[in-house]
Formats: sequence, C-alpha cells, structure tokens
Amino acid sequence: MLKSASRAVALILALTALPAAAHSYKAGDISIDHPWSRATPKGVPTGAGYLSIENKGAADRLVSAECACSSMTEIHMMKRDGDVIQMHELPDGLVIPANDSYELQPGGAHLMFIGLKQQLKANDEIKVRLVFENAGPLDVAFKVSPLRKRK
Ligand SMILES: [Cu+2]
Repeated sequence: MLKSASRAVALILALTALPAAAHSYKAGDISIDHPWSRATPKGVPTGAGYLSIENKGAADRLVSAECACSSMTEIHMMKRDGDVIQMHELPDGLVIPANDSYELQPGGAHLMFIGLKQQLKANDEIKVRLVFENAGPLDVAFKVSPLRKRK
C-alpha cells in the first residue's frame, strides 16, 4: 500500500518535472537551453547563471546580459590555478563559434549577478536579457536550483 502510493507520487513528480526540464529559447540561429542558477545563502550579494548556447549559423557573440535581480550582470570566466579558484570578467563577451555550441557551467564561463537585490531561492525564476551581436536580444528565465545541487 505504502509502496504503490510512493510510486504514484514519483510518477506525478516525473510528469510535472517535464516542462521545467525542457525550457529553451530561440533568436535567429541561436538557441538557449536550460538556463539555471543556484540558490544563494542569505546575505551573499552575488549569484551565478549557467546555460547552454547552440549556434546553427555564422559565429556570434554573447555581448552582455542584464537582470533586474542585480545591479550589474557580467560575463565571467572561472579558472583554477592550483588550489586557487579565480574568476575574471570577459569584457568582450563570449564567442559562440559557427555551427557549434558553448556551455556556461560551474567551473567555467558563467553570468555573474553582482549586487543581488533579492536572495535567490530554489524554484524562483529570474528573468535575464541576453544580448547577442548578431541574433540580438533574447529574454530567458533562469530556474533557480537548490543550494549545492548541481542542476
Ligand atoms: Cu563570476
């Protein structure tokens, strides 16, 4: 009895999880899949955004990003140097090669939300405008994952 009930719950969770897992956006030759962020601990003024970018045309460039959630949004690269993890801004943005894809992910390139106006909480959606050199602006919603979980 208990077993079948929990199976039913698992099935419902799987069904309701479907639309969230498949959120993607498109502008010109550029498509964005699964933009996500991580919940922030209380009082932490920065957050990070991750997404995958697919380019079905000529080389393009992610020039900038804007989020109403923070006073600034920058495109960052993270690098490990021995035990030290450092990140720096990519002032020229991120080149997406022709007919290729690029993944912004933990440990690599990411969007940095600086000066958060609110704490990012699991299941929140944060609206971000991505600006591409060729494909133009694209509004996407980043889904906030629980703290410490990978996706
Ligand atoms: Cu950063």
